[in-house]
Amino acid sequence: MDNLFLELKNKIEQAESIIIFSHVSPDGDTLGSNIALSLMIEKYFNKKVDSVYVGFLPSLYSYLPEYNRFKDVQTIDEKKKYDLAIAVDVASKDRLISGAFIYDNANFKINIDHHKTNNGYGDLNIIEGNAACVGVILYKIFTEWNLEIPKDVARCIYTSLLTDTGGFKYENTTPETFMLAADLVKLGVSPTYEFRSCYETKPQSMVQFQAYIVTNTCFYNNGQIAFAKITRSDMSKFNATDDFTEGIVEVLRSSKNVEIAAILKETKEGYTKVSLRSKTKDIIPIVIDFGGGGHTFAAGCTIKKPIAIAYDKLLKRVQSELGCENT
Ligand SMILES: [Mn+2]
Repeated sequence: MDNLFLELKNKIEQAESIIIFSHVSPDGDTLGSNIALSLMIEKYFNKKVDSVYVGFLPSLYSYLPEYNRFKDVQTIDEKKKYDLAIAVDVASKDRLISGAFIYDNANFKINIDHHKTNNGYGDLNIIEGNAACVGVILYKIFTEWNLEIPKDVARCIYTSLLTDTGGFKYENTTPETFMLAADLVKLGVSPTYEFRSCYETKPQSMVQFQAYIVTNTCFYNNGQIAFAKITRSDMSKFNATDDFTEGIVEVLRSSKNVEIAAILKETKEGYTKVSLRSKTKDIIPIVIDFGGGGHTFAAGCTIKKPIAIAYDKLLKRVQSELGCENT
């Protein structure tokens, strides 16, 4: 057995108290992986697991089995010392925001991730930069442990896979992706049901909000660059929650000439949260310049500047990366 997978098993066996963290602004991978690992530990190791989110928990994923098990990290006593803390899909420790203290305070810290930019902040790091999602890594782990995967767990892993491959269409979609999808469908997952639950249950106001943002997008340099700005007042006009922006940047990238698309969102603190996507260009160097991270064609950062200033800085940086004129 892979040594890291064996060590993970030993650490779980030895632990009395376990907490699993998802990253801030959670997506289908971090939430699906969290539930999948929690359920497997509870079923086969007979231990109680605290599954936590930090910040805001989007209702979009409420179709996931056992979704109600998620606790806000703020409801957990800060002084509580867990035997084991596990972060799933958390590219860097600052993505745990207020949860980082409880994570650090644990006797042993595990980091399971697939972001190439992950610096290995755990005591045990299982990082597979080529895995399409953390769900893929978990499936390998459960298989190596020789454990049967119940349908609920298969559904969570399927959501990890579905969302992190953008519905089996991003560059991380490989033969392994489809093989895993096939295995999960054999375990009882319905692709139609999961797709509809994930992508076709938006509130009407979310559809209208997204249309408004897309309409007001600016295109630069012959349409190679698309920048959408989302202010707090746009958010309040549509009663938007944080998850309302999900998927907008992919719509911008769908324009024929667009090479790099960005959405810039004003945060409550007055900073600017950026989601960046590209078609063929490696955008990691761009987000690294702003203290961010992520994947080759999908990355992000938070620029600690007001949105108008962040917008200009990022636009200049993107233009220079593409060798475009700053017009
Ligand atoms: Mn992921």
